[in-house]
Amino acid sequence: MEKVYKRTIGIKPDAVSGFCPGCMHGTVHKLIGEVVEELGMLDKLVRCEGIGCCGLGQLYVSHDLNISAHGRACAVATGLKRSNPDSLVYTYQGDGDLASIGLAETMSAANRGENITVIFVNNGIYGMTGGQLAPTTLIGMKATTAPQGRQAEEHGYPIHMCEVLNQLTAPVYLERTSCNTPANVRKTKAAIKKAFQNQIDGKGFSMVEIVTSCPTNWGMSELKALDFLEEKMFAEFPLGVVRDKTKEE
Ligand SMILES: Cc1ncc(C[n+]2csc(CCOP(=O)(O)OP(=O)(O)O)c2C)c(N)n1
Ligand code: SF4
Repeated sequence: MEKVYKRTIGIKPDAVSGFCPGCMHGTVHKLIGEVVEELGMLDKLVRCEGIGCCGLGQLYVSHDLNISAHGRACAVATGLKRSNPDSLVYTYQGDGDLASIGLAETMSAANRGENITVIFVNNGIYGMTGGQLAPTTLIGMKATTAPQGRQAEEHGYPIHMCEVLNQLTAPVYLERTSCNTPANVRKTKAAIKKAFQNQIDGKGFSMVEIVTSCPTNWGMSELKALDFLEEKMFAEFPLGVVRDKTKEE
């Protein structure tokens, strides 16, 4: 019988996901493995992972990796890529990691146009540490540090990282996707592939922001979290290409 699906070798063969039911971190890891396997670059792939549930990939991926101090993945990726230009370097970061404590590193790497690929998983909350307010938490959305819900006067507004980085000159490719439907999973895979291809072609800084759910810390069932994602998160974080300089060439 013809084999129509096989597990990517980018994920350890004996890995069993410890992510919560309904979490999309697992899907994104699978996509990264598939994409880089298809590009024939798994032996060159180096992961710089953030701290949080986004950092649990260390248990599952079969390629080289380091665990960067919270927020510093883009700075570490810069050093790794510059010292070994033939490697394929990516960061894997949550919203707390990339857009809060790591905001300066993210902005600086993007502004320098570092030739790296950034995978930004935006679930609107601090996942691993139990649901504290993140820079991307929606107005009115509850967090353990905002039990009445986020208030603009007290906590500021949600940060839109693709649009923030779009103010800079250097970034090459910025796209926001999700993994809530099979069609969106396919679009996310294509976006991740493009972001890695840009690096292989030496084009510079690419980021894919993947808007995902965290049913555990949102306090919702997996299905309710999907509804919330579609109705509330996509309204604040619209999906689509924010910048693609490769189209201007
Ligand atoms: C310097 C430092 N500050 C704080 C922490 C505690 N900490 C660990 S994970 C985390 C938040 C992770 O949230 P996010 O980046 O959104 O990733 P997720 O867990 O949602 O994937 C925090 C604050 C830490 N490990 N190091
Ligand atoms: S706490 Fe949230 S981000 Fe972490 S594994 Fe569970 S669902 Fe995913």
